[in-house]
Amino acid sequence: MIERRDIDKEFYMTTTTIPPKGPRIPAAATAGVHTTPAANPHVRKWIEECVELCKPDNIYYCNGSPEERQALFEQGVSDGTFTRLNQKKLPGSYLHRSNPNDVARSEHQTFICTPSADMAGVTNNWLETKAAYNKLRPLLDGCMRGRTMYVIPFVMGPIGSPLARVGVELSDSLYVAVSMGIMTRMGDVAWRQLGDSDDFTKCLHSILDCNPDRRYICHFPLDNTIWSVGSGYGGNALLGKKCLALRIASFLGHQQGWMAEHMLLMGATAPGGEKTYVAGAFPSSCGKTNFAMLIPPEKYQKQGWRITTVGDDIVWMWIDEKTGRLRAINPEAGYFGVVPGTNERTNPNAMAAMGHDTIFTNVALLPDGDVWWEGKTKQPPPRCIDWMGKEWTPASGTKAAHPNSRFTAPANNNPAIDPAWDDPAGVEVAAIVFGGRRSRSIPLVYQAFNWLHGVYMGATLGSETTAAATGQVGVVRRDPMAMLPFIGYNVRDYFVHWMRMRKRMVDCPRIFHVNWFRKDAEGNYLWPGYGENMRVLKWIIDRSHGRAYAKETMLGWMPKAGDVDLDGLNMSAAQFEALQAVDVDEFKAEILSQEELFLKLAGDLPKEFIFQRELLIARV
Ligand code: OXD
Ligand code: MN
Repeated sequence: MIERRDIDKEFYMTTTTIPPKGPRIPAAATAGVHTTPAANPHVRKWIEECVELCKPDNIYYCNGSPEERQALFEQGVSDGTFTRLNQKKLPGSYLHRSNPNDVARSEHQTFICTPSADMAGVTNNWLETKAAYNKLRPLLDGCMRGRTMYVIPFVMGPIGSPLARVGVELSDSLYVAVSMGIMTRMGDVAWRQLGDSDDFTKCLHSILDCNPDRRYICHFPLDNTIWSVGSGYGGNALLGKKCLALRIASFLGHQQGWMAEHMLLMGATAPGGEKTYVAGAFPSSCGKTNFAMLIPPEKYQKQGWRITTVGDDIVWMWIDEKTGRLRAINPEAGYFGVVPGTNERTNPNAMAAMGHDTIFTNVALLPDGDVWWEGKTKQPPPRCIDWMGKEWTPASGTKAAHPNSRFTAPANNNPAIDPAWDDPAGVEVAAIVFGGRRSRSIPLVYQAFNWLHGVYMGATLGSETTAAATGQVGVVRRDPMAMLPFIGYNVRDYFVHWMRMRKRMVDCPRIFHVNWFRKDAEGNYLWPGYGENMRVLKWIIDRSHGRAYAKETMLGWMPKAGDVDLDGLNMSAAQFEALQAVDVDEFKAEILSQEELFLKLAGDLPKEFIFQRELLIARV
């Protein structure tokens, strides 16, 4: 139990992600905990090479046990990586403050490293393989002197799944070691899954001195290798997530005939018990976690509707040999969700998920050891310590929590976790939903005419940028399939891969487009969003089973006011029609702006897209 005294002391403490210099022996607390080096000869050899390069003072092999996690937290509290939170309110939970220069994914410093630029394509930063190794090797040389190298074996995907993949991350960050323990199936289980095989992703990470000028996230898909230096931020440093489960996995999926996508995966159980799984691709910070954890309005709950979460960020999908249909797993084991705006009303399941055993990153700290962020409560606290460790009051005129502050929580914490979330056989996907954050022009919901049209719809997805990546916020960016920063190979081949997948399916998921964020001229949202999205989801589910009505429009199949349940919403049919309206001139401008990516692709644009675009222009 934490004492008041400790909280007050920690209340004034700031932390840094740079591992301390000077000898850093694995904490006394971790001594005596199982530290067997990897038995696999391929892993051993690679670790030896990395040790020779990075020259750590200590090596600590993570085993993934609860005792180890506790010991690592204790060590993190003693060296300043973590602040222990109020253990009565948030049992097992800790606060981490990152370096203020290191709060989001660094897309401009993220590279696909291949022999030719064409393998990376126009949407990626490219470095020639050898040039990339040569650039990073001097930075890694001796970078772990005076530090501990954590050896973090992990599995992406349910153990025993045909798609499950093993990775081993070597990192000098304690925060990374503990976070990987939440976000993946981490520890001895990975050695067992790997056996004697050499098929594992080699992930090397050092935070160096956390200098943005020495920050590189390099992927070597042909070597199944990731080198990341200079950042401790989740998307840059937890290498199982965006780097392995999206960039490397999308490359492997293209080679091997499966798909790695930036999608949530949810189960919807209808009153009679019918279960439908829906996957959804939304760019970062567009409410993916909220949609994946949706709580249906009371009326729907009374009828017997229930929504369950398989995953909130990434899916791996393959074609089932027996049925010829698309199946999916969530490769992750935890959530790394944005917290600002999250509260009991907007996402009670996320609030419950972060109620214990959670790492909060860059949120504000209250005097009693609880946490706070903008949107958690209507009234801000009279005082707190902000995400940078400074005294804050509502008069400060700054944000108390960083806009991209996060919670890292085990998937099991979610009260609405789907019973099949850990099933190696995965679940069958009935619908794929694409969505962006668009304040104008784009209707609430419509359905693609067919798979090919749906692929075109996904390829032209646009969204207003948010704080999840560094760069300008609020401009429309084309984000094909919400994968722009995550496609690990040439986007041209990625589009072709999507189209080819259809040829191998007996039946395919239906494809939809949604926009929860449309606003009126005064800037008010036209749709209430959150739990009310259930009404749109129900139409999507019914359409996927060939039931609900729709009218043919120039964009695709659309519900009329009577086709989506508005009962209890205080929304007139006319207001709904306004949400669904398409202004021809505005849409012409939209088509022009969709050209942005296509122009870059120029002669490489798949011919199917040229036809789709011509058809769309003809309809408009
Ligand atoms: C994420 C992101 O963290 O997409 O999931 O940035
Ligand atoms: Mn994401």
